[in-house]
Amino acid sequence: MKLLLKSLFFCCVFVGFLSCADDRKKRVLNFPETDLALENMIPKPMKIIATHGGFALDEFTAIYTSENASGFPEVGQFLADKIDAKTSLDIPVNVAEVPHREGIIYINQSDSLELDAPEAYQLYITADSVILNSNTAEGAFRGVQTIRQLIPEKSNDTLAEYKVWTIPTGKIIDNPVFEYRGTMLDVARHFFSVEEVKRYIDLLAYYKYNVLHLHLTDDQGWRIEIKSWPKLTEVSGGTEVGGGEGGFYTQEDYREIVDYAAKHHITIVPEVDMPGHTNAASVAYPFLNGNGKKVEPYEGIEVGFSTFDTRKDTVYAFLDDVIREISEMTPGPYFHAGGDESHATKKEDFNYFVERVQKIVNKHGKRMIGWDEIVTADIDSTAIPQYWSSGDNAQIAVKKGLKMILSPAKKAYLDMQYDSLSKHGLHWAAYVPVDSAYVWNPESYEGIPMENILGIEAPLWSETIENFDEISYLAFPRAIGYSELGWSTPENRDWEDYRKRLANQAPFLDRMDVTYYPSPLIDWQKSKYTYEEIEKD
Ligand code: TNX
Repeated sequence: MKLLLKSLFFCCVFVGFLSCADDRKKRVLNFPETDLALENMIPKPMKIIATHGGFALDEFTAIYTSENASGFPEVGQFLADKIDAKTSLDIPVNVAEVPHREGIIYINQSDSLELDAPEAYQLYITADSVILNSNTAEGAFRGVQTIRQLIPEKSNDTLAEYKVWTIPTGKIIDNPVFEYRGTMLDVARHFFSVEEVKRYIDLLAYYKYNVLHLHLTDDQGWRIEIKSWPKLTEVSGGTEVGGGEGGFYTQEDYREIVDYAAKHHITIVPEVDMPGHTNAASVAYPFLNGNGKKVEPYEGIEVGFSTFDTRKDTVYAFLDDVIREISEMTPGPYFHAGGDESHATKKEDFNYFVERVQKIVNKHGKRMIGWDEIVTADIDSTAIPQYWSSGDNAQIAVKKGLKMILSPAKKAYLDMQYDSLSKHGLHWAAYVPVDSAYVWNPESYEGIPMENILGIEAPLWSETIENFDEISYLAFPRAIGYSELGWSTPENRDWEDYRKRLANQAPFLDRMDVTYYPSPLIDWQKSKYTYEEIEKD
């Protein structure tokens, strides 16, 4: 009560400066009751305590960040930019003298032990301030996504001539379950431009993803410039599934993607798939080929016919250059060496190859990730198998004490059709409707112990998609659900509750121009599309 009187007193003092402050304060005091715990946050935070009041985000709000802590001012500016995009409010960041300043958003670096995890953050929202604390800029960035999600799409400007966006008050304590929360984009089967990849990153960041794996090479095309082997892109950048014009990233383009991802606290994992899935490389440099056949450009969607010649030293000299050049441009700790579906490689040759490649990857300072087939090779404990299909391989990985990435195709493949009517996608693993994609527990999947799980990743293969709308159709809304599986505790996940929060993502997705699949399982809020409309096209 005392506090209320005090704030009223200050409010009256302000009236002298600002005629509308009185009016505004009245409106602040007239907030409809809020409930932070019922907000549509995805992924669901670890702990939410609602205090039922409101913070008024308006033209008098200012953002302040720890100025000497690395990355914090940038996180503050990122929030200001996103507030501007959503509300058109121009909120100053770290500007000392802001006339008529009222509500304040603080983004603080804090050494508190409670926050002793790289992505942990705490959010305290009161009527006067929003305080976001984290040890790291990364944690602050994740917390900023929560703030973004709490800002309503529409202002409540019915009571006065200027606009207020009400943020519910309370406290949020948050930290992800898994340290690796990724998705993969196959830019080899169909090429996607730098701009398209950036758009994808924008969306992933909003849902607190921290990894984007780029599948850069496959039978149909080679998408990354390697200066020491220029024909890879000169010759094999120009093909893709279905005969389109393909494309590739220059090293400058790739660096631009890596930088853009870093600004969103997302790590890029580059993949060169080998020794299978290498037809495009062998078209450019036929000495690489090990299947004994003449190599021709390939634009179909069969798999398993190509292989490197695993017994030639020149192949490893080539790979040393490729892995070095890519590693030099990649600040993240991982290099993905593929390893899937090498049906044209003899088993002993495959194992020999994987062992030699791991040494090259390690020499260039990276940890090797590979599809689950790599577990049969004598890989060391730093290697990370990505479980996509073989439960037996997953069990071998457990026995070897390896950390795995879970991407079980029948649950986590974004390129699986939703149902038999889906416009795009395949269904060799399963149909994966939105509920099936969400209702499984990575924490207890097929008995794999938690200590063997680094995280989860949802791959988007691109045989059947060739532009951003088609990416959107397959990735959204399922990728939103995977973000929650990677971040939120099993106790905080519930399909009925998630369905409602997902329904309320529609205004954001619409504003971002995302042509998501309007699953009939979800009661989409104010969606641009109806299920029937989509069915008709
Ligand atoms: C299997 S998953 C593949 C890819 C295909 C995908 C299509 C994996 C490691 N290999 O080459 O694009 O199925 O769903």
